Parts: sequence; structure tokens; C-alpha cells
Amino acid sequence: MSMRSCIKLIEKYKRFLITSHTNMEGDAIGSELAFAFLLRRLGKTPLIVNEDDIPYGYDFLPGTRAVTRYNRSAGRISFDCFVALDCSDLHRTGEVYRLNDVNKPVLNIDHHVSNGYFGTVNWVDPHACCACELVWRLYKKLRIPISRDAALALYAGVVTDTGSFRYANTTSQTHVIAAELVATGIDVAAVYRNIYASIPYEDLKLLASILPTMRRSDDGRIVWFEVSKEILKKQKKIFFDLSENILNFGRSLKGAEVVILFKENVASRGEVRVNFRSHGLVDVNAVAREFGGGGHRTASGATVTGTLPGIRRLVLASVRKAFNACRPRS
Ligand SMILES: [Mn+2]
Repeated sequence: MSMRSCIKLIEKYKRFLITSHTNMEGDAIGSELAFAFLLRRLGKTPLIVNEDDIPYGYDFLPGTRAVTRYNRSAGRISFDCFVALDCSDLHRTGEVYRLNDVNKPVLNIDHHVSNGYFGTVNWVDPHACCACELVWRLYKKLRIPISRDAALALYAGVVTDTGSFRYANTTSQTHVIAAELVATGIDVAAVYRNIYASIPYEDLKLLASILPTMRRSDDGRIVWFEVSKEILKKQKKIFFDLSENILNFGRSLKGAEVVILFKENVASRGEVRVNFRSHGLVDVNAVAREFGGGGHRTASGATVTGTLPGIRRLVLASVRKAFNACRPRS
């Protein structure tokens, strides 16, 4: 199924409940907002409901104030169509998918190669650099002019999912989209400043305390960090995207191919979030899948039950195995 079935669904219904994944970032919030702007232009009624708050650094995006947080005890929200953006499966929405126990049609718009095709209509394109690219294509197809507000939201998604045009998912098309968005007059430097250059002092100190946990394999190709419950408990509220920042440090290390972050879950006992980044040689989506997770070839994650040392052993063994399955580099 494709964009065509997606458009048919949009045309058919009036009220849309839009959501994305937990641990929101630029692509999640950007695609939601831009999609909601598009629906409004079509005379539809969109409502964005998320499990999490708007992530730190993104509240400058127009429209974020109208975003609702999921509330189990709230009254029923009536809608005709449930839209999941940037979600590989429905459980990535947290509890929000429960709002659709009324069994309304589900529109699944995503770019994760691990997408489970859970929708009534599935528009999944792993070649898209981000979910925002798909929403941008909708604007083009429907010939809807991209307002500056929509451009800002889309640009935030493009920038964050491509690592500011540095990752392997950056294509000439990515730059074509970016050029068009910038031409609407958005303030590119302000986007950077808001998303990347506004880390609270305490958060940067926390990051500094985690960096010494860095270890690497003998050949230097696997690098990992560990965040214990104790470290996280010391600082109740963390505003910036701690995981992304740690992983970026690992990724910048010479010789590193795969970077792993092990983070103990503060809320639930014996659960560890494992995030993977790869420069492309190793498919970390496949590795994450072994542990019940998924994502992209170069960025993925899984939530694993067990102790941190035990999980570390299993995960490192699996990554080593993945290296052995790769062709040796010439
Ligand atoms: Mn994305």
C-alpha cells in the first residue's frame, strides 16, 4: 500500500487523532505538527495526543501548545481515523494506541525498515530519511503550499533524523527538501540553537559524569557506555536527549563502527534500554531485533529484561557475531 491509499483515507474522514512514539524527538513532533497543519488546510480536524511531553528544545515549534498529553482518566476523544507517524509498531506510541479500542481505521506512516505494517493503511518507505520527508511528499502531491510554520516543523524532523545532514540516510532529495523549506524564510540558526545549543548546565554535567563509563572492544570497533540507575536517580529531571548525546560522542571516536548505550530503567526493575548506532557496516536493526527491538540499519534500540552485566554480555556477543557475518573490509 502506498501514498495513494493514504490520501484516500485522508479524503474519506474528518477527525484525525495523530500520535507518534514515546521518547519523542524532532521527527516525531515535526511530522505530527506538519501533518496536522496539512489536515487543517484540507478542512479536517486534527488532534495530536502523545504519551510524553513535548521534548526539551522543541517547544519553539508553532503548534506545540495545542498538543495534548495522553491521560488515561480523560473522557473519550472522538475521532474517525487514528494516525501513527514515525512508529514501527503500535506499542511505540506508549499507551496512546489504547484510545483506539473503538477500532477506527489506523493510518501508519513511517520510514522504519522494521515497521510491522500494523495499520489499516500502511505507507512505509525505509528510503525516506525521516517521517517528515513522507509528510513533505503529501504536501507536494496534494499541491498544498508549505507555510513557514509547517516548514519549521518539517525542517526540525529532517535535521534531527539525518544528524544534521551527516548520516548515511542523507540523500540529494534530503537537500532538495531542506532547500525548499529554508526558502520559506525559516531561521535555520534558531532551529540549531533551540534543538542543539540549549542544554541546561546540570544536564551537561550529568553527561560529563557518564562519559567515563566508555569502554571499547580490543579491536576498537565496538564502543559502549553504561548509565546506571544510581546516576539517573541523582538527577530527577533530565531535559535534553541524554542518550543521543552520549551516542554521538561514541560515534565520533576514531575506529568505532558500532556504539551501544546501556541504560537502566529507573521506573521498572531489571529492565535495560539498549540503544545502537552503526556507521553502516553492521546492521544494528538486525541486532536489536534479536532482543525484541528494531529500528533502522544504522540506529536502533531494544528494551531488555535482566541485569546490566548479563545483558551487556549477550549484546556484545551478538554484535561480535554480526561483525563476523560482514564481509571483511578491503
Ligand atoms: Mn524518524
